[in-house]
Amino acid sequence: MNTSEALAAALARHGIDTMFSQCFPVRTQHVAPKYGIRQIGFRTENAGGAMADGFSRISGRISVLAGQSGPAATLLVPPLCEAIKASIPILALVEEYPVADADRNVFQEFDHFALFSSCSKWTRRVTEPERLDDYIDMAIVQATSGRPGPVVLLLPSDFMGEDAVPSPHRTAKLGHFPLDRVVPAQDRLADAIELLKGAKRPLIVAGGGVHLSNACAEMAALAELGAIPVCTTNHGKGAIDERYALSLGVFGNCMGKGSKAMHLRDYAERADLVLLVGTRTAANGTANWTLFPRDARFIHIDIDGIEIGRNYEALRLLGDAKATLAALLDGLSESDFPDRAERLAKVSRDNTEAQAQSAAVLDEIGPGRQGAVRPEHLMRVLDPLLCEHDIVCADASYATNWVGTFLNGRCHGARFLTPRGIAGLGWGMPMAMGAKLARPEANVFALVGDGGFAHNWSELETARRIGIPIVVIVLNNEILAYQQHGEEWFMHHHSDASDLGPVDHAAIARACGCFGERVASPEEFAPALQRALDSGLPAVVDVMTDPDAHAPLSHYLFRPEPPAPVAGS
Ligand SMILES: Cc1ncc(C[n+]2csc(CCOP(=O)(O)OP(=O)(O)O)c2C)c(N)n1
Ligand SMILES: [Mg+2]
Repeated sequence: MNTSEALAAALARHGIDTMFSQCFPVRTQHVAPKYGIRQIGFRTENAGGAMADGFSRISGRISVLAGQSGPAATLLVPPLCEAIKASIPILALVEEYPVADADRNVFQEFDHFALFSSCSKWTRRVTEPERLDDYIDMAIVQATSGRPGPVVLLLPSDFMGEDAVPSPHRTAKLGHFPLDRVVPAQDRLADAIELLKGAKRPLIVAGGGVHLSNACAEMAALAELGAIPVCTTNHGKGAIDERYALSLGVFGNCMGKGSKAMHLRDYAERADLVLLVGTRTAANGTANWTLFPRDARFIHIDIDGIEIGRNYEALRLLGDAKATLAALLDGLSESDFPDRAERLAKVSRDNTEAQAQSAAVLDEIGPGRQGAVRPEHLMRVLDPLLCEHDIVCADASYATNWVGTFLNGRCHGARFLTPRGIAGLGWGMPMAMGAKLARPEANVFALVGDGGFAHNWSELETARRIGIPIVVIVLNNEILAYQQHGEEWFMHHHSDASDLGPVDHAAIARACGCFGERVASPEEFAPALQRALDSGLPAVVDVMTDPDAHAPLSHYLFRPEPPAPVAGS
């Protein structure tokens, strides 16, 4: 056995059965099927990385992403940037030039340590066959323990042909996450319990860490126990059943016109205790840090100590969300919350009212017209079709907000994937492909703008070739709306760089052997969506949407004055 095969054996030991790769590491790929590992041959490394990300988010296992050195390695950087910010464990394998030729300007030589320094938790080059298993295990532990994230192993091509040296003492299976479920110290938990018992207007804020820790059931149980309302960030969306009385919806930068959350903002602004769970309290999730009152008390559960207190000084509960919430539940099980019934009644009432106000706005907006379908209408058609375990992915841009605001998760732990680590355009569709591979029995939808979709059209061919039947809904408004609307709103002017030419995305899909249908008027959407689902193929429904449709972003509630003219102009 050579080291290439030993690598496949080690990955299989950790439960890895899927590898996102375009042929590399080449000798490993040749033997991978013998170890039960399937290769997902993407068109671009960039998209392959987003597939690996979606796969990891849904499977709860580390995903493996591989590429060649130099140009291929550079294309791995964007998805690893997303993964490091969103805390997604990915093992990236880069097959390098021969180490014997390092520093001679060998073909495609590049300083990979420098390249990955911003987006990898841990990067190492493996050169000794007897250390291969050590490095695989260390890499996986680095990725799946503590705050999860991407890691990189550099594998020189001469090393990959050497004789393997088996490591009989490496037998552990470490490929799932969170690897270790640590809990905070007892005294901190006791303090948190006292704060929760004494709070008059408590609020839970659920971030993406609640999903990553698989802590949704515990979080919902805590909410239920104390009748504590829950809002989520974009990444945390679905952590609590969104049709539930205590679910306030996605809070942050998307509490604008038509949103239910707009009418429930008081629950954040008047909270006396905020329990932050698995959130990095980023700008979008906190409406630029304006949501919560400074004099509220904060408790913050997070696996990464640096996120606790970053923006809100808090009682520090450093630990795994699921285990920590379970410990809090344990400590609170005997408590009665005297305000519980009253709080539940109030939040139910307010929630119902807010829902009705949101529905009234959507009724007023209507479904749109020929050639200008409203995205809100698409969400109204899609929402009732969703089953508990279905997955909706959205690209960056408005797509995230249409999904975040107008779709409802139907269980504690419903999944909505958005690339909000760094919000890169184009990643929604390949992320959906990874999600579908991880949960083939679910319907997986991707909502993407026409600008973002153009980054990754080519992966339709991958989806067809490999057999990944996702349904892509394209918001074809022929502009980069988020950009253009933003320029207009704040500067009262936009440049022509955000105007796009007409593209027939359905024809692109058909050219790749996928299902493709153009929708030009509102009533055509529901039947087209059904035909897309029934086709059993990767499908594109290309909807001509209204270029004037503004997503429910909070900043559209107040328009600033036009900038003052420059003196002398
Ligand atoms: C890779 C990348 N490039 C640029 C941006 C900046 N950006 C954010 S939204 C947006 C417009 C996207 O347009 P489109 O995908 O058509 O969606 P729409 O807003 O029209 O619904 C741009 C350019 C980004 N987030 N990521
Ligand atoms: Mg667009």
